[in-house]
Order: sequence, then C-alpha cells, then structure tokens
Amino acid sequence: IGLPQTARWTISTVSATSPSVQFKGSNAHKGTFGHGLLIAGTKSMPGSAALAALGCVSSGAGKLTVQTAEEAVSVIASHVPEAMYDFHTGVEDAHSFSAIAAGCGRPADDAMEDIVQQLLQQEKPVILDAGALAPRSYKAAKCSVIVTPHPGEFARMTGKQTKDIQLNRIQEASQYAVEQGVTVVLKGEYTVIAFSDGSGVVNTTGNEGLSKGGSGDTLTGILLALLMRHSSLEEAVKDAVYLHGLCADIWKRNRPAQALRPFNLHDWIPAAISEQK
Ligand code: NPW
Ligand code: AMP
Ligand code: MG
Repeated sequence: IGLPQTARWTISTVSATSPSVQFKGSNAHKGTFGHGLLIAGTKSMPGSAALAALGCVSSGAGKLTVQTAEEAVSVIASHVPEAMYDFHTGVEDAHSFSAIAAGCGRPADDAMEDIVQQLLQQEKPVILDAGALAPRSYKAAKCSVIVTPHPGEFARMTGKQTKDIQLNRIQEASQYAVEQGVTVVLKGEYTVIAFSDGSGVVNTTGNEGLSKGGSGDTLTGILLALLMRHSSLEEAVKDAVYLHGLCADIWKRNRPAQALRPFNLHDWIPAAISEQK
C-alpha cells in the first residue's frame, strides 16, 4: 500500500473504534441520534438520493430530511419512508441539523456551487460528494468539511491527472487535506482517509463488488449517520468507510461479488455493525 514511514498513518485492518457508535442507553430518543440533511437527487438521478438515504437511515440516523427535486420524491420515499422531504433550494436553516451531506446525483453547476458556498459559511459538519466536488478553496470555511471523491472527482478538484493521483494516492490526499484543512476520503480499492493534521488511515475492507454506480452514494449516507452519532469526526469517517466495505466483504463470503447491487448494501449494515463490535 506504500504507507508513509510515520506512525501517524495506519491501516484499518480492524475498525479504528469499537464500538463504532455511541450507545446512549434506554433514555435515547430520536433526537439523541441527530437530524441529518441530505441535499441530493434530481429528476434524472433520484436513485442516488435513495441510496444515500437508505445508507443513512440504516446506520442509525435519528431523523433525516432529504432536500431534493419534487419529481424525485416518489422514488426516494418508496424506498425510504423514514425520511422527510424539502423541495426548496437553500440552507438558511442549516443550524437546525446535526450534519449535512450534499452532492449525490446532482450536477456540479452554479446552483450547487451556491449551496456549497452557503454550507461553508455555517458551522455544522458538511460532507461533499459527487456534484458538490469542484475546484475551490476551503480555507475560509467555518465548518468541518469532509470531501469524498473517487479518483476522477479528485482529479477535477485538483486539476491533476487521474493516473498521477492513482500513482501516489496517500501523498496526494494528505497534501490536499493539510493544505485545505479538510478531511479527504479518496475512494477506490484501499480508500485513503487523510486528515488535516497530516495523519491518516488506509482502509482494507471492500472489494470489486462495489465497483458499480451507486456504491459511493450509499457511503455518503452511512457517513452522514455516523457523523451524527459520533463525538469524533475522525472516528466517524474511519468507521463509515470500514463498515461500507465490510458490507461488501460479508456479501462476498457466500455470494459472487459480481451480483452485489449497491441497493443491497444497506441490508448488510446490521451484520457489519455486529461484526465490527
Ligand atoms: P473511467 O473513465 O471510468 O476510467 P463522474 P459518476 C473516473 C451520480 N450517480 N479509479 C472515471 O474513470 C453521482 O452521485 C447516480 C479511476 C471517469 O473518468 C454523480 O452525481 C446514480 N478513475 C453523477 O452520477 C448511480 C475513476 O471518474 C470519472 C474511478 C456522476 O457520478 C451512479 C467518472 O466520474 C452515480 O453514483 C476509480 N476508482 N472512479 C443513480 N442511480 O442515480 C471513477 N473514476 O463523471 O463524476 O461520474 O461518478 O458516475
Ligand atoms: P463512487 O465511485 O462514488 O460510486 O464510489 C464507489 C465506492 O465503492 C467507493 O466507496 C469505493 O471505495 C468503493 N469501491 C469501488 N471499487 C472498489 C474496489 N475494487 N475495492 C474496494 N472498494 C471499491
Ligand atoms: Mg459517487
């Protein structure tokens, strides 16, 4: 994997934290586990929002609101009845959420950029994926930012070539994380998680069963839920990436990786959480 020769980089052969999710006992209520905002989905890509929402409600979110296109709701709601919906565009009420994820199934257009700039001016932690990933600075951000690019998206963000990023994944992710003051989840086989203090983790779970459109959207949802439940952003990110890959690994023990659908992933989250403990 080519880890830097520093103790600050580790391999997550077992979950970085155990238990991954804070258990708050019998006094828990839905507010205990946070209210997430997912800004995702369009008329042409409602499924990506559905996959992210499924990942989120299956990983322990207390409440979830999906801000999406009106035409996308029937698709999403048919799979995720737990979620609530919001059709307006804007994040002036961001303070009322515990954490926010944006970009799945959205184009990287001016409207998305406007939303991202609003998000960077508020204080709740933000996950940026897919259409919310663009070349921009995060240095003036008032919130914690987690970016979750695949190598193609990271190339778009940095102006570098995908092949050059792939040759030096750890160094590229870490340099960006330190320079921009964000957490980078550089996806793909051996997902690299780089923190802004120069430390990081290489994830070892996951397999080629995940190499299908929609897998990353599920990860965004899992990450949103764990960010709401965890007191530590670092542990939430490590656990979300680990769990997501573990779902695919559990599937592959008895079934062909080829036949894994991203839509099936959330069904394996309970087994993955149990195994992680
Ligand atoms: P290539 O050409 O395949 O080798 P895009 P997207 C590269 C939504 N979705 N290693 C890839 O390389 C998403 O949420 C909706 C190396 C290509 O150049 C987004 O909003 C779905 N290269 C939107 O679609 C299901 C890699 O990146 C480029 C790589 C577009 O997202 C699907 C492609 O990136 C999808 O999730 C790797 N590991 N991975 C739905 N059901 O609604 C990727 N690349 O153009 O940003 O396209 O990732 O499909
Ligand atoms: P995306 O490209 O946004 O749909 O994200 C794909 C997700 O699947 C990321 O979490 C990747 O790390 C994961 N993934 C894809 N291919 C593999 C692989 N061969 N091994 C492990 N994880 C993978
Ligand atoms: Mg994606």
